[in-house]
Amino acid sequence: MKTIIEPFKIKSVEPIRFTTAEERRRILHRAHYNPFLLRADDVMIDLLTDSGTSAMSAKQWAGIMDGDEAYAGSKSFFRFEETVRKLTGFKHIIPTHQGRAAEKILFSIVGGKGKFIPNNTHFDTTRANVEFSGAEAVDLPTPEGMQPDLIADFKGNIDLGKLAAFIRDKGAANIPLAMITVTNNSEGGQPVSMKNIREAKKLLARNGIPLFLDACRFAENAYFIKHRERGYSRKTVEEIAREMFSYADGCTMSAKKDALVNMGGFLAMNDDAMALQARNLLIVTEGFPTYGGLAGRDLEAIAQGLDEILDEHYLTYRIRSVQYLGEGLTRAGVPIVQPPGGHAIYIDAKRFAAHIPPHEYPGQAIVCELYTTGGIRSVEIGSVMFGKYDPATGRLISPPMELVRLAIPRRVYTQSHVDYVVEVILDVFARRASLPGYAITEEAPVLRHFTAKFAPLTKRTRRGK
Ligand code: P71
Repeated sequence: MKTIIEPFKIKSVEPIRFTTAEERRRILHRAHYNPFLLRADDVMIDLLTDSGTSAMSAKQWAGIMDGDEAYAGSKSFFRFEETVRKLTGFKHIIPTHQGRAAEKILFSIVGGKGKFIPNNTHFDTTRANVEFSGAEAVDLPTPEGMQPDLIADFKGNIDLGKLAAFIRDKGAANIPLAMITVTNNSEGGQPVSMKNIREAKKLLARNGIPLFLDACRFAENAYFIKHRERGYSRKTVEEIAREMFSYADGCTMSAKKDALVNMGGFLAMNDDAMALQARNLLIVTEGFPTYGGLAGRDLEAIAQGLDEILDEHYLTYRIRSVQYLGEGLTRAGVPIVQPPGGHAIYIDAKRFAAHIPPHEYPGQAIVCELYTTGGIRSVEIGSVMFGKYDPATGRLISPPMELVRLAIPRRVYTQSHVDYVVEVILDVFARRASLPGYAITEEAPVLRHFTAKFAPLTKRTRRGK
């Protein structure tokens, strides 16, 4: 059969609260045109993030009841440890409350002034934790990863030529480890090939530099390898995931993505001395090593989620439903990052709202209109999130791409929700020339996108600029 169905039945549901466009106009005004300041109850379809927003299975909820809450040596920890070890092969498995807590511990150990951490593309919390330690976070994406409309199989790869030059330039002694983020979130959820991971490992090993994976979306990445890379079509996703981890010396993981839970993460590694330091830090900031920052029940839910994520019926449905949204938009000429990634569709706002210059935030204009038109919450990834002011002139320096991300929570929305999202976006696309630009009226000095306040520009306020 051609139709790919949701490989689950729905046992428990949450109502969606319906609002009118008129209500949403008022709500958005009160939220200062920033979707982070909306109440979730005022949102009809929430595509802000795929992180921590998954629907858990009946077996995961059963695990929640079954969780062992012993302070030390909980049986839930041993189930969690065994599952993660079987998947990753790493010797030391250290639970944390989420991904960034694993990053904080890792870079407190290996970071510091004068050190450099290369990555295909750092996610913003990873970059923040590297920089907080005093080290420098350096992105080494391939040129094809930076072209939104170019179709290629592995746009998430790290640039091996640039990595070799980087090691020569900075010196292996100043690079305590290198990271590869799978899939590459900041570049559109694009996958990294096995060949790229293997060759990066070879190059790093020759220089005595360990490789760590940022493994949040490892299963989606493994699925892409199975379907796009020669030699992998007959392997199971689990075998492919194990091979990916076999080239690494450790990983950080936000279980809020591919472990299908609402909270959790871990840090894993082979090195005994590093693990000892990590556990000592863990006790100070997170908790005792057999629970980290989590309850026993959370560890049960993660172990169960890691089994479920490797189900190929689930992954086929997952990747296909993101593609389905991408196809609905592409067919009508809406510009998006191609090909669709694993967890989200990214609208190319520079082309969608070509009349709005980057300093008037074209992505924010689309985000606001998707909310008022259809109650859909998305997020700007462009000049609002990454714009910096030139200290000399005070002018905004924009990143290369202006994107709007529509991230799909796992197992939460059905095909008709996606059809509705396509309909709303096409309605806004038809009226795109009338979208106003926006000005920021209040902002914080760092990570301004979370709390900034905006106002739409009218003809009068634009002339006044
Ligand atoms: C996403 C998130 C969640 C998020 C975090 C911060 C700002 C906005 C949204 C989190 C990631 C990620 C990668 C590749 C590490 C983390 C941190 N992503 N690496 O995409 O995508 O994990 O949230 O559990 O601390 O919406 P954490």
